[in-house]
Amino acid sequence: MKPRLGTLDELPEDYVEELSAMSVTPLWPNLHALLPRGIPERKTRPCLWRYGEVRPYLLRAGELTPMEKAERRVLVFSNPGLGLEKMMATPSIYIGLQLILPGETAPCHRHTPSAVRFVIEGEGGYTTVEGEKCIMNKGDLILTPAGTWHDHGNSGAGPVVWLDALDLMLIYGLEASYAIEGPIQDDNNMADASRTRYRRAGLVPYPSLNAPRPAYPLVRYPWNEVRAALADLAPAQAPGEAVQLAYVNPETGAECLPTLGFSAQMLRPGEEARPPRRSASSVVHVIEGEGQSEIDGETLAWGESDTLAVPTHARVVHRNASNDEPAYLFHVDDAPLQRKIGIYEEFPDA
Ligand code: GTQ
Repeated sequence: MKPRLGTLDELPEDYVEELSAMSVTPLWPNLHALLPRGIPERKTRPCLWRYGEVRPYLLRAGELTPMEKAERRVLVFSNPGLGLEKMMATPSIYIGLQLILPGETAPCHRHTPSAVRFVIEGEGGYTTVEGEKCIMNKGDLILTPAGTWHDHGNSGAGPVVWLDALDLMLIYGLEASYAIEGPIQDDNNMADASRTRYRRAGLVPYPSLNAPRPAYPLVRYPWNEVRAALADLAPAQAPGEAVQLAYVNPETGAECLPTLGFSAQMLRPGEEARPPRRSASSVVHVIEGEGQSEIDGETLAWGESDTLAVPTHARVVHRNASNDEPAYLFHVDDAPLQRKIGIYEEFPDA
């Protein structure tokens, strides 16, 4: 048997103190904590945020804190295993619920973290991204990639609520997170690219063939189209095969943001989905339907607009509780970043 690694208190006190005075520390007492054998240490806990529970507090924030005092009126989903002050749903994924009331605007800025919005409720909301006005209907995905100007507004009659997903804490952890403020943008008076230049998969504007592909050609992915695409995919997938579509850059086919990945999944009536164990952490948001997820043995029962955290390497089962209606899930994961740095893995053992 290999000997256990030496601990700090096995070392002479003066040795440790003198190292500390030089800002130096021995590796071996922490080596196995930093590089656990076989599977990472996960502090992230499987957990569920119920929309019905949090929503009243978000609306209350609308009364308590005017936009001028909030800039972004957001309640952040903080994984209890990581500590509330960390504002991490998982180590890489920041998730918030943002509220904007009728007539309000959230000022324009751009920042080094990338963000997306996934719309939960309300009519008349919009986000303008680099001059492109994106209407916000329930289930729409809107990208505001790193460095892009964005402001939000609500020209409707009731509250508009969406889920924010950002790589904020990754970028903050790199000590590279900052923002610049700007004036509210004029919009270009055009329908967004999902309704003009990138109307459907497999077609791109002709000049694209002879030019460098734009980094972010499409910033709005309308839910009505994604939902219809899932409905058409469903009969083509055998039982046990996931009915799941990834949101990608229509010019390159690559993930639409550098760090975080997005996909939508239909759970057919009565379906139980058993994805492989994955090295990526994720957040799952319920677009429609009711069911349960088993995450590392913990069963969490969900309904519409609820949100779940899935740790890295977790064993996962998602069940649609209805035998008549499909359920729809929106997934955020950090697989794009993990793939880029060469650590993404899937373990078929599930
Ligand atoms: O809407 O731009 O949840 O800058 C956190 C930071 C939302 C936003 C957040 C942000 C935004």
